[in-house]
Amino acid sequence: MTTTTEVTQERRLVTAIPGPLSTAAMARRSDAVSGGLGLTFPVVIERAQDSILIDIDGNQIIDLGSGIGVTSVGNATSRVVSRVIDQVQAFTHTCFTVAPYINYIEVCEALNRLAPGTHKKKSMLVNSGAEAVENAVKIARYYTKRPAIVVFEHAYHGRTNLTMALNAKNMPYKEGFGPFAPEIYRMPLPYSFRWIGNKATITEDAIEMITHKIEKEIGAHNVAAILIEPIQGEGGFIVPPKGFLPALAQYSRDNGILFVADEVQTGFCRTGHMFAVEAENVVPDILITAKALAGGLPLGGVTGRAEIMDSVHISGLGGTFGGNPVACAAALGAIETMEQDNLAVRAQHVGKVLSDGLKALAAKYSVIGEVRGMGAMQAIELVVPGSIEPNSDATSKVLKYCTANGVFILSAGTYNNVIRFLPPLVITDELLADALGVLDAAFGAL
Ligand code: PLZ
Repeated sequence: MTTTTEVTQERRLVTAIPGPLSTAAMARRSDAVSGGLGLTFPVVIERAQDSILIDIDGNQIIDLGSGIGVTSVGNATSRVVSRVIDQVQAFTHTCFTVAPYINYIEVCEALNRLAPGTHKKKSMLVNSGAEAVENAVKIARYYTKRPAIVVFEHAYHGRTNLTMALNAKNMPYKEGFGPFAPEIYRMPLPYSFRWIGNKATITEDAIEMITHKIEKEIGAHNVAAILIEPIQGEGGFIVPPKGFLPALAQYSRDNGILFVADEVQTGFCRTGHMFAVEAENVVPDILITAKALAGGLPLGGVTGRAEIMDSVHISGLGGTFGGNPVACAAALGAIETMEQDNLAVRAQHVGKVLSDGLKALAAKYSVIGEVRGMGAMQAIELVVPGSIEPNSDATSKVLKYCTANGVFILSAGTYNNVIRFLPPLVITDELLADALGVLDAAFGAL
């Protein structure tokens, strides 16, 4: 680190946002970087700690997105930083399948211990969420000797060819990038806010529709895996109705289908549980992780029943960088932080403060159609007042206002009308209150 000074956990604006230095750097970005990459905040970050980002103009910004749900333990947190420094000085790479090292094994041991279920589990490590999903599908197909993968409306699983096929949303993820991988079947999702059927029987009706479709359109005996995000992330923080995930898991068990939970966004204390499936005591056959696993370094994991993970022939799984020792060191620091600082409990508190604050805003501003979420994974869905018509225009205005005022918040949703909150779980109550005040002003300015 270039400095040892702590970053004060407060918002401080010293220029307009973006400031002059960020604006100049954005011109270089446009000149040098592919135009195919998106840009949420035109602000260049120089330093960060916990929940505060400092840009090159010296503004201190509240981070309510954690770099899309990654820095849950806080940005550049001490246990991660010190382990990374030690590891990078010791060695940086060998390739685990060429010459192994102990911290890869330790991360797998931790994942096996933390993943739901008391059965024997094994893991493998990769570089990203998409690569973890890819490997989960490979393993599920290999183990079951079946081709079909069942996914859901509003799903998001990555940007590789297979994971694009698994995604529900065409623009921007799939448009122009096909042809896509075959044997992917999409099922309805019980999205209660937009459910056109009887909301009182949403769980039973959705399960009935899905199992009917599986049996008539695919044949249950052809399905390798049912792959689902326990709460959909990019899709708009859609929390399925109670009983839905347990019923799907039971149907999977009854039909020799693997139940695969993509906890890339929901995992590692975010929802107030180590993993979101624990809220309803669901035990997945395969658990997919990434994002918050390594406190900001790129790392993904696939954890599953030992007999499933061991079914693949030797060298059928691998990759040059997967489970890089520096990323593994970071993961051990991040997991230690989650467990020793009890971040699942902290996430419940952060979630309560957020949802209380958001519900107060919803009572005040009719453009907020719904507040939903679990733990520190909360969202508001914006509508044309008096209807459920998506309001993406208001969404982008609110986000623009927050950015200009030093609060970074992300959008989401199939209709681009959801504002999602994924703050670092270590965020202070003062920062949350300050950010909610800015959000209030943003809605007031609409
Ligand atoms: N599964 C549930 O949320 C990543 C996407 C950012 P990678 N979500 C953020 C973007 O615009 O590309 C995600 C996810 C779920 C898988 C992934 C994919 O994880 O690490 O981005 O590959």
